[in-house]
Amino acid sequence: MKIEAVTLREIRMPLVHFFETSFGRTTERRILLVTLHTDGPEGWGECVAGEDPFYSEESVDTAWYAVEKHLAPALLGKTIAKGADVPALLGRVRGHRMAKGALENAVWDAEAQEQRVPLWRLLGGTQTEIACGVSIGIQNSVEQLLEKISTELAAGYRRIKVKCKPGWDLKVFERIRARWPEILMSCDANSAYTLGQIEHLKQFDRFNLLMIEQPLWHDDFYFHALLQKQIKTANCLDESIHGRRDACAAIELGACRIINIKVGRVGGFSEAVAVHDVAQQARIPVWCGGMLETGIGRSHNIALSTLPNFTLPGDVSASKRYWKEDIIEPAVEVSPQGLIKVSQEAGRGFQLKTGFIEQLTVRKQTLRAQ
Ligand code: NPQ
Ligand code: MG
Repeated sequence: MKIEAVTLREIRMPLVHFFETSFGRTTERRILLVTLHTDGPEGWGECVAGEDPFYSEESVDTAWYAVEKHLAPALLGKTIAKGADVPALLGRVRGHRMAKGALENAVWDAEAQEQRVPLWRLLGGTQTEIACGVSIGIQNSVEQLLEKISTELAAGYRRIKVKCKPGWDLKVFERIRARWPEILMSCDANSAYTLGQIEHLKQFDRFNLLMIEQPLWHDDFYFHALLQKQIKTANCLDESIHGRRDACAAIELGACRIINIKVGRVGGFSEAVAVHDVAQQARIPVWCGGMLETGIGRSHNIALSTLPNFTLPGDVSASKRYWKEDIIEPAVEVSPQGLIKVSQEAGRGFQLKTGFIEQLTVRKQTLRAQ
């Protein structure tokens, strides 16, 4: 396909409910979408960078800059056979993985349509339904959290993950386990602790957690390895895995027993598949993380989750948990069994509501081949 133009656009979408982590509370998302105009089908990608550089160093504004000034120019006017060829073209730019991922995934999105195959098949997926979990933010009270968990369990979700931080951890787990002793439950600290708090972290072992996600520094494997040796609960790395080599190093060090894969965090589908593959070889299960995506990113997460080593329920859940109205149709729905059935249609398997996307757009810029 020939890349004739790239459109960057920022949309604003209020969340149905605020989402709070150890790094802060979000009530409305600003989301950068990219559209690839080719001589064939149009490809769409979603950049998962946040409004502020709190989850990672990237933000909507740094991603916009990287795409406009460096990444789109590296693709414009080129003929690209497939998504897998994109990383080499963007490799001169260091970092900016979420920005790169949006563009690379848009090429895969177009490629799947062009080849008339489902995107998940193109990625090497084998599972036709995926297991869903939910990530529940820090609430104003424990009662509110219990209420939310009860709603999600009733909806069929197969794993409950609760965000935690000092002051919102042991007491909260105590209350959840008193009511639901058996459910599959994990926690995510988003780097809220230090190794100095190891005695406190050891107490997490009492709650039969499936895993504890990124308890220590966002850029660390070494101290996570020291921690993993001293706790029974499986450690899962999220923030600190930026690609295949990080996964190899973390596994070799014993820093984690589980890996969360987010396609944007590792720079696109090619690297996400590479992380999946090295984890599979090392018998480390993986699951698909979430970044409060709209339907575009959500559909791409569903496609990725069909790869064989995605054996734990992911943070890929129904559109309606986040949005009053999603930008794709149909909206992503989860069955009462907590499963998403994968589409057999060519491409991402969901149509775009282009009129609605236009209405939500607050900023737009089209870059063309010179
Ligand atoms: C995680 N997500 O697994 C992330 C963190 C996260 C669903 O738990 C704006 C942009 C707000 C990115 C909030 C879930 C965000 C964000 C949370 C990422 O660690
Ligand atoms: Mg996480």
